[in-house]
Amino acid sequence: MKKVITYGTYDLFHQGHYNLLKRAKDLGDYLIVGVTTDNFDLERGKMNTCNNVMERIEAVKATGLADQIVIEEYRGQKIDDIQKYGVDIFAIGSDWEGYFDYLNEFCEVVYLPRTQGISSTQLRQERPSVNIGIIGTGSIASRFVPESGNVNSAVISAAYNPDAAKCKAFCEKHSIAVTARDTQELFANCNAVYIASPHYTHYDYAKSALMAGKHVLCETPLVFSKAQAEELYAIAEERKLVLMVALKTAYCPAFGHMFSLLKSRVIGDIVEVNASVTTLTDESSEKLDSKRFGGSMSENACFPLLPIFKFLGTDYCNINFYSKMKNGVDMFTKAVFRYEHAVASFQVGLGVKTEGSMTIAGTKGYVYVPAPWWKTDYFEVRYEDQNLNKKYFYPFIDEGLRYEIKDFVSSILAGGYYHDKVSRKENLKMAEVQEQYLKGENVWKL
Ligand code: C2G
Repeated sequence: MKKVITYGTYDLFHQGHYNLLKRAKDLGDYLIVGVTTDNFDLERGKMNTCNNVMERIEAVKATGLADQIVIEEYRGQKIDDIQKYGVDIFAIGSDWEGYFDYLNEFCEVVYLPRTQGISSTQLRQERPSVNIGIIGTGSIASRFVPESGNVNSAVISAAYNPDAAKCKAFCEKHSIAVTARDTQELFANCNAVYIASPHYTHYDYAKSALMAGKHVLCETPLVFSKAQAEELYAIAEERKLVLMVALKTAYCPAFGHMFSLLKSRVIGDIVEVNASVTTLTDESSEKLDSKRFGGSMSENACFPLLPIFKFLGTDYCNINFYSKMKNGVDMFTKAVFRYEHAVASFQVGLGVKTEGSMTIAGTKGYVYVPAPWWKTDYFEVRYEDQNLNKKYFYPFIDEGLRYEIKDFVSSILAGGYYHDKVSRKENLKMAEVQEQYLKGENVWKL
């Protein structure tokens, strides 16, 4: 019996996939089809898939051509499968011509003709898209646009900046169709808004965008008072709009998995979280402007607040802040949270540098995430017995903004306003912490 194996993602299963499977089947007597897992696709840079692994397997099954379906989870698995299943022929489409020649050592490699004029990419492009208007055209927005190009269904349709010349230059550079003269024009040309303007403008822009019926993705911190955050959520919920914060760490694959691991108690009860985010900044930077909510707390605190709230909850007993001040802003702040059964702390700085790592200590072991932990692609779970230590690696491609953009777009297309990577409760608490700090409650100046 001649065994043939072929692999694919088979997203939005189409005639090209069917033809390929048929041609592969005709090469022998028994066809094995490898379908990639969602994680494996993410790892090899495919984050556009519309169907999950179960749906893709079902589509392959429905052709009736596969005698056996296996899932492809890791690089190098093809060799293992060929040996394990005693495969005679490895078949794949001609778009891979030459790439799999190294498998000749293990079985015959056949490149089959690809069906012209149809592809998953093309089908994905035909699906409804989310038109995003950008408010604020500074450095983060410049990174956002190329990242959005990796997210299926995300189209940057317009941009607005009160500085018209800067806005024009930004739109030209990124080939954005509409250079909006005001927010009304921006809203008329999008169904979702990304707010990347200075912190102190977030509330007004977010409110007017929601009132205009637009979904909102807002840079952190969302706002500086709990009442304002509550008001924005109330509008979003009433109008069934997505209101999401662009806290990129929350959406990246490694952080998501660390969350599930810790919730499944791999280090026992969590007793301490400590995280640092410091970025030495020029003193003339707007980030240090005391009149515009500048300073280390407003710039960086949301990052460490995320793991603290995720792993210890939002019900802390108290917080004390210790700040090194200059020109009316904090160049460095250390915050210490007391919980009933745990303690947390963070260091943020724009004028002081620390190691940018995170440790989460538990009763059975601890997690160590090296700097820069907020762009996590790797962490370790460590124990007293070092033989039990485990290292975890994940993709974190380029700027890592594509993960939050993907979640934003998927939430909108799913028709719901609900998403929980940073929950409403956590966002309200972040605003409350910022508010408490600005009021000077429990703030000790060094
Ligand atoms: N295909 C085809 N004609 C098309 C589109 C796709 O013949 N118009 C073939 C591809 O060449 C491939 C198979 O269908 O052999 C599955 O394609 P994808 O789902 O795009 O999967 P791919 O990313 O090519 O994954 O490691 C290799 C991968 O597992 C193959």
